[in-house]
Amino acid sequence: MSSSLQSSRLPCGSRELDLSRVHIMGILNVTPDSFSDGGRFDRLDAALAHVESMLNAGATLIDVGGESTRPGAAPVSTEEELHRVVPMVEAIASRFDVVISVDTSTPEVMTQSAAVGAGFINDVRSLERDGALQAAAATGLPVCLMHRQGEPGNMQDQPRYASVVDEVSAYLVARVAACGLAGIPSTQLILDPGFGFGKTLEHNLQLFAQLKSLRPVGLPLLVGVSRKSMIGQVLDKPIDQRLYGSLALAALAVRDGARIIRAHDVAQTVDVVRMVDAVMSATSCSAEK
Ligand code: PT1
Repeated sequence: MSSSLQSSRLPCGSRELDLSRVHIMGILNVTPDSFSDGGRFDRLDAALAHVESMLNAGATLIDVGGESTRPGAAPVSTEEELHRVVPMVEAIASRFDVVISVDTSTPEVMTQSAAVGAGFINDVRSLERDGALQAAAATGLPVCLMHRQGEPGNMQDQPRYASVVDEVSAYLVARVAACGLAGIPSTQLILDPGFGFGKTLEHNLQLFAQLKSLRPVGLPLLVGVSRKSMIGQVLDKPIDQRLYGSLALAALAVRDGARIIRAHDVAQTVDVVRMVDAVMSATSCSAEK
């Protein structure tokens, strides 16, 4: 929010994000099997048209992903991921003024994407793969660290926690420390509880209800819930009918301090976020905590 006292400028390569505002990260899947758009944006021209429409709708980051991480998704080879992601990043960077995020856990993809204009690394495995800490550090780009339990292929089998909130916080704190040792300062880190990644509906709801308690870690939060099964489970609705559920969660996430919302439906999410932001700016003028 505009009243935030935390440092608000996040350098992202040749661009920067002002984290005193809430940002919408538009999703660009470049996977043939992606979870909600069926890989429609596999082709370059269709993908670029989609990027343009997300930018016109108010997205300030575009998250390019070549590996589906939805529950049950199969792994992808490094070669295939490079082939899907790097030309797309390059094409977007040469045409649009936007921060390009790469949704990857693969060190080579981080390195090569940064070289062609990516400005942000979004790793659902929190730089745990061999070489990922070093590769991310060498790019100098900000990184989103996300909690997950298991791997996409098996993560929904039997998720178990003593306390999901405590375990997610402890994990993220440990990854922030690992980044520090690798030369990635905490000022370059964004944290994400990882909704749907090895979590039952109850885990997801508990985590969401206590989003604020992840903030004492002191770092900005990214929330990705768009069209996810937690919404489907509550509403008993298929993926193409989860817009209003997604928007409700986006509103709550922003109220509870999220700075980046990862979303498919950018125009609708931007309206919701702007509205919540307006109310929060008004209250925080008189009641700054
Ligand atoms: C996310 C995220 C992501 N989600 C970040 N990156 C996905 N930082 C990809 C379901 O339950 O939340 N944060 N990159 C997509 N992954 C999923 C997971 C999609 C679960 C769907 C579900 O339906």
